[in-house]
Amino acid sequence: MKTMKSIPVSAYKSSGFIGDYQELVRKEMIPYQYRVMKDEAGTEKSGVFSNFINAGKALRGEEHGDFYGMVFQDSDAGKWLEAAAYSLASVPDEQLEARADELIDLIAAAQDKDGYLDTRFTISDRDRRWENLLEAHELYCAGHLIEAACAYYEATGKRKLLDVMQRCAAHIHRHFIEEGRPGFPGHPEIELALMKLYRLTSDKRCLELAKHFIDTRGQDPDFYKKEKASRDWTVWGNDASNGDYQQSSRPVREQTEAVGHAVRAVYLYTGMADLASETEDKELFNACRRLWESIVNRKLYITGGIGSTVHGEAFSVDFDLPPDTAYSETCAAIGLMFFASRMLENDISGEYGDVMEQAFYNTVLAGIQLDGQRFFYVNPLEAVPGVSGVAPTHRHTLMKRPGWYACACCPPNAARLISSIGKYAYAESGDTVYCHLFAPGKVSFENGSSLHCETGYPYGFTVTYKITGCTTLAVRVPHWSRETSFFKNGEAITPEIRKGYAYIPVNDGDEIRLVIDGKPRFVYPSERIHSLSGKAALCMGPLVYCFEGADNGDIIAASYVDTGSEAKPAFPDPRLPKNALRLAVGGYVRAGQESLYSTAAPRLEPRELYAIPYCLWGNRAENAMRVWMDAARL
Ligand code: FUB
Ligand code: ZN
Repeated sequence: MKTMKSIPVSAYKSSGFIGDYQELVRKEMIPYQYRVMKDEAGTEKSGVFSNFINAGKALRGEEHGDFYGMVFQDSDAGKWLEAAAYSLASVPDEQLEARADELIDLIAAAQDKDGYLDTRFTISDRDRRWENLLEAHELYCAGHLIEAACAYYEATGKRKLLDVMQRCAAHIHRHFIEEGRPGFPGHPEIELALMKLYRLTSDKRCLELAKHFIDTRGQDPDFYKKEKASRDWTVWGNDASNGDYQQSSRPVREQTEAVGHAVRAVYLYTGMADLASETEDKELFNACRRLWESIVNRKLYITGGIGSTVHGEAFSVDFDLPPDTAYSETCAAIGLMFFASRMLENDISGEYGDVMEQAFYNTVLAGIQLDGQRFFYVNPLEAVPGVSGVAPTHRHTLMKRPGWYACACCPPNAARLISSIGKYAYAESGDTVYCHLFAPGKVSFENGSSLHCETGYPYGFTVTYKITGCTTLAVRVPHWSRETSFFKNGEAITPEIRKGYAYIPVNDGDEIRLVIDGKPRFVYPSERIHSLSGKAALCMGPLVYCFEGADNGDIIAASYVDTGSEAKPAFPDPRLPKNALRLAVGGYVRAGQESLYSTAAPRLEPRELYAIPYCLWGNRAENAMRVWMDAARL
């Protein structure tokens, strides 16, 4: 059952920490990514604009260039437009709107007469449309453009892209449902997009199609083998018999373990949870719940990252969470936030917001350089100079963020997530307003109420709300806060706490204050995580900290943290944002081991160690980094 409604992006005006990141997206990331897509930024070629131009020419029978890039290159346009739309919804900007309109015109001109839209198979190989659902990503690209269309219509009231994508969705509906062609997306995405389109337009075909793709998946576990046998071409030669890779080994309602490609998995689960809440489908929700537990109890990095192996960009077996070879794709953490947000719509429970903020403040933000123009795709929890990015086992774990990628799924994904964070933070149900994330700024709700949130979070742990127009304020109480105090108009109160939310009755003009215990703490891994035996991580509030060469010199791998010592604020580093809190903690360094192996016991020398938030690593130097430190209590 849909328990609550998220606010529209335009209803949140950010300030503070979130405001700074939204400004970075607006002023740096969106303009930069626009130049990249036009091949004007001097980075890795993108070809996004030229693909749409060439597809339009191909349809008009004009001479045209070749398709460039990944088979899913069109999806970058969808994500960028979505980010642009959210940004416009918060801050009008004529130049950005003109740029978005320019891209939308090209997209519209690249749509075939029957509604089909995908530049890869329009520029050439039109006879191969829909032949390779396993690899060709046509439904994935359509999904991203549908999401963009919904966001752009909501932000600007302009229908052009929405009309285009409604025609495209009708085409897909005709193909898979009216004409009964078999199959489901190799890369889930369109399911969640169709749910958005359904909610915006009330077109029942979108709901039917989303349900069809969700329920068809895995019914015939050999579908992709048959599909592959029926064509004489491939994109990458993907193994059609590995159903787990795209979560199609069994029907989704029977799935119990999060398996395969991590982004595919969480996009699918998001669509499932969306459908479950919309149609009050308890069985489907129960499947989502099992998959959620599989992730958060056995397959989740402390940084909120998922997908621990480079092989297939995938989930590994339970408790296999190596720090140095982690894949932990930025998109996968974003997808996990999507999944958590849709679970919340089925079941109001603090654990979903806890995971949203874990993924957001750590992996998602680590994906972005402070200048907004370089990005991590892979987010390891340990970087080893000379090994990371170099050794055959570590080629994927880069030490510094590149300006772009041949496969550029993550940078525009981060842009759209950050610019729309308000809808993950706030929701309403009747006269109750929900605060899932501590996002400073002003919010107006459809029920007529409004709220002003002030906080220095994630570095400060007092959160003040000024409220008018609602009867109950429901605030998530983070699971890591050992003690949380509540005040109403300065008086201490003891609100009812249910499933991780404090429910506080309020009257117009009330001021509610939460004081969360965000003191630095050491966190220890389960003994079942073999690669983390004997380690500890330093955390403060929602932030995971890491130890970097820039603060500590070349001793990270030889250091112990003393978990009996208390972490204290250290002098700030001007190279980091001014509010970023560095921590100092007691520790030891092993010394005196020159040879490869030796019988001489190392000397232990006391040393103060410095840590910074993981999301900021790699901004000052190409250096060693560790989240999980050898732990000692001497
Ligand atoms: O396949 C499209 C995107 O490219 C995936 O979501 C990412 O993991 C990357 O492989
Ligand atoms: Zn990605």
